[in-house]
Amino acid sequence: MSGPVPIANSLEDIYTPDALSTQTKRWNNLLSKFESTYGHQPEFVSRSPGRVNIIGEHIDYSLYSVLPMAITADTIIAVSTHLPAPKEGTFRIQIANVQDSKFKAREFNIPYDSVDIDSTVHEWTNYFKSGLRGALELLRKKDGADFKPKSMQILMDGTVPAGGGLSSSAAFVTASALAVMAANGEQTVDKKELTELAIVSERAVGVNSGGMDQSASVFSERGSALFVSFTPTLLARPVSFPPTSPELTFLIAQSFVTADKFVTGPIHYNLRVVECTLAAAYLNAVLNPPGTLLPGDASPLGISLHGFHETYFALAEHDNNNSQPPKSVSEQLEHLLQLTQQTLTKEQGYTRTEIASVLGLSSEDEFNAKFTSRFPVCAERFKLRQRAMHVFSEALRVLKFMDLLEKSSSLSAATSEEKTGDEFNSQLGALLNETQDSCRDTYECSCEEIDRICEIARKAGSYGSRLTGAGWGGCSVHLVPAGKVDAVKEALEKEYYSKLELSEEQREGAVVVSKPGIGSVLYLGG
Ligand code: NG1
Ligand code: MG
Repeated sequence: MSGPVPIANSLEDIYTPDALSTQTKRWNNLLSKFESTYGHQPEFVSRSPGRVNIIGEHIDYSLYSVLPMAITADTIIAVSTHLPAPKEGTFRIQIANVQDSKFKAREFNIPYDSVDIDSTVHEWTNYFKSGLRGALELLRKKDGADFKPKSMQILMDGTVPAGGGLSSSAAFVTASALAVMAANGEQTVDKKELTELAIVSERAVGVNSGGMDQSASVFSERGSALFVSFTPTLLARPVSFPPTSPELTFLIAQSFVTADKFVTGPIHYNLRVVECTLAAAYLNAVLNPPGTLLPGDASPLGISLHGFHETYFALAEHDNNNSQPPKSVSEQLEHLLQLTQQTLTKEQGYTRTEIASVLGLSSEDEFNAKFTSRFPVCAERFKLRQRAMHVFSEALRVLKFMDLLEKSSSLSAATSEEKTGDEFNSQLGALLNETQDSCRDTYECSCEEIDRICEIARKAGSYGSRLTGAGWGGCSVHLVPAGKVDAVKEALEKEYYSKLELSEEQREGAVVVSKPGIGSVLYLGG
């Protein structure tokens, strides 16, 4: 399901009927504001959505498969290239935001061959620049070294809340990269190329991210969730939920706890990436034959738990004394959970010195150079056991979830009966609840507010409730029977939102029912 990013000719190609009137107003506002800012109309608009992750949390950067879906909220970027080039060897970017009181307009002169991004400052245009940098690298590969980037005038509008766990960053970076490609004459942009460049370039903003968000933002198709796998190569395939009775809806509830990875990376997100990488290296050193090197891969630090997983079983199968039949991937994961419990026994975590000695590193400096130099992390101890347990068990839950969906499509007549449907939905929901428990207790990426939201929603009729995205605040996702959506909303309002001081707008957007939407598109105008 790769192929080019679709070209949309009307907003009906992008939004579902219920969203059309609001979106039409918003797009008209973007276009007229563009004209009043720059004195002429834009040539095209690029668009990429946010996402909600259904299951598979914090395992993309260990290269295990995940199941997100795109939502309606998105980033739209209007572009014109009618801007004279500045001095020889440079091009010019003028960039503004519809929310101009929060995000100030900027101008840059950029040398042809290098986009400078200062990831130590928190600056909204860094996300544009990271998409720009990735797109220019790709264009240079295609067009040769004397490629001259076009100057651009840009106006952007984003409706994915920042720091809300719905991936505003990936929406912005992928829409930016797409805009740069189109501005430089490439209207046929391969989805896989766009996603891969966005994954790598978003890391320039200061986060060691995995590839789920960019994949969901680019590849999603209306009406389907997206099964994304990262090895041996990036693959995304639409997955539909069977029609069940009671009908299932995805409810997204904000916690209004802002978790900004840029600020808290050293103790939260980036630290988890380091811990998972260390767990892979440690398990490899103890469980594989001495001297075994893990294969370099596309994970942020180049080796991953998935790489350890594959290496371990490949070696076991080649072992002549091994008369066991090959295990299925689920059996392998069960086995890895046992091995982790036996091998990584220290609940309180491992110090740098302890890990360095098992890995055969001569000093703490060597350890730091290898694992913590890309982005700073703050920790005395690294909780390898808990992080590996979460990753292997979550990878297994994704497989179980997919199994249920696949089995149910062959049973579709039976599941439309009330009782079977309810049982099926409960099984899906139970997996989501297990994910939340694991995120809260083992991966430690939830927070009290999200835990409370999940409890309230379950009590009011949700089959399964959990945090979605990076966590430590942000958003939660709930599988709710259509008939209980109002009850869940009311319970959340009464027991959670009424206790916060929220603006009218926040209150309205606090809980939304989201249908799976389409991914990136280029809009060339009607
Ligand atoms: P959000 O919540 O969008 O920041 C992050 C990562 C994902 C994934 C999830 C946790 C980025 C851009 N995205 O998502 O790759 O690891 O957390 O599953 O950092
Ligand atoms: Mg993000």
